[in-house]
Amino acid sequence: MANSKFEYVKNFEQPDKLLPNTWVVVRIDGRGFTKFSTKYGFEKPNDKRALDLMNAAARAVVSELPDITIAYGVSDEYSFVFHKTCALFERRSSKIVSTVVSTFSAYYVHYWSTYFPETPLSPPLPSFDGRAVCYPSVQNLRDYMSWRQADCHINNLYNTTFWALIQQGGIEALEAEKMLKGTLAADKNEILWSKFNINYNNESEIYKKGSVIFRDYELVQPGTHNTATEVDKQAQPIQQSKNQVDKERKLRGKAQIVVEHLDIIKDDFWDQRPWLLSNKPGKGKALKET
Ligand SMILES: Nc1nc2c(ncn2[C@@H]2O[C@H](COP(=O)(O)OP(=O)(O)OP(=O)(O)O)[C@@H](O)[C@H]2O)c(=O)[nH]1
Ligand SMILES: [Mg+2]
Repeated sequence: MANSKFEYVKNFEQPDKLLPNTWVVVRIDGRGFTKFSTKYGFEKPNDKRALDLMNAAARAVVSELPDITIAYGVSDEYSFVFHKTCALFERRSSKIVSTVVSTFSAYYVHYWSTYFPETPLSPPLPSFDGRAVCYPSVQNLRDYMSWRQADCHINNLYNTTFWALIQQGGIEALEAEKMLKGTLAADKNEILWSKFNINYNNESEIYKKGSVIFRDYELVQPGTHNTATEVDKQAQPIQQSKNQVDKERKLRGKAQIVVEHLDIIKDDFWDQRPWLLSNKPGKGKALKET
């Protein structure tokens, strides 16, 4: 059949393929959350309800997209890591990013009333931007995750001290900012302890470490495997039948998805959970009801 004379417009669609065999990290970030958090009276520096809501929405995203191997969130941002062998959406950046952003935003609105039952949403509604970045090696990926968690620590220590000075010390924001300028972590710890009797170590893990979401299986003894090296050596996806791929995806889909507040910078976290990098379902633990 003859094509319509309009069909030439298809040629305007440009390729936006993500590099093959790389870890795809989609990071979403709340748009204008400085204003949004004021509008809904988020507690400063951390609002547990707001973080739990972010975690609930992110957990739903991980559950709907079994090719996401791990996710990490802090403040109004979340990073979702697609395994390097993931072939979802033809590895097209726009498709992957828009799917994550829209799924996340939809769930954020869906769960809003669970976490903020007293304050219904009104326009402008919460929205998120997103981007995809490819990381070629396990080291690059781990450094990316470490970067986000280190950022979480730096920001949280700063914000905790800043708001203690204001809320408990009765100091003006500008004055607090001046006091903290050029201070090191040890100085902030000292201010918290000497002025407010706050031991930063005793602050909630969710604030200090952020949140990490993954499928939970039996922990593995570190040193018993070489998953990171083996996965890095894999130059292209292992040839698997579509059946096998579907089966594994289904298995991953059944695993319990947990939200934890762990140190993801240290080796132990990864060494104890080889399935995060191998994408092969681990052993044991109760499977989710289907
Ligand atoms: N009070 C409070 N504010 C929060 C909390 N989590 C995130 N925020 C706010 O969200 C902002 C996130 O920072 P950004 O993403 O850099 O700022 P933004 O206003 O969202 O700007 P864009 O992302 O560029 O649109 C913080 O500066 C806070 O104002 C929270 O738990 N409590
Ligand atoms: Mg933001």
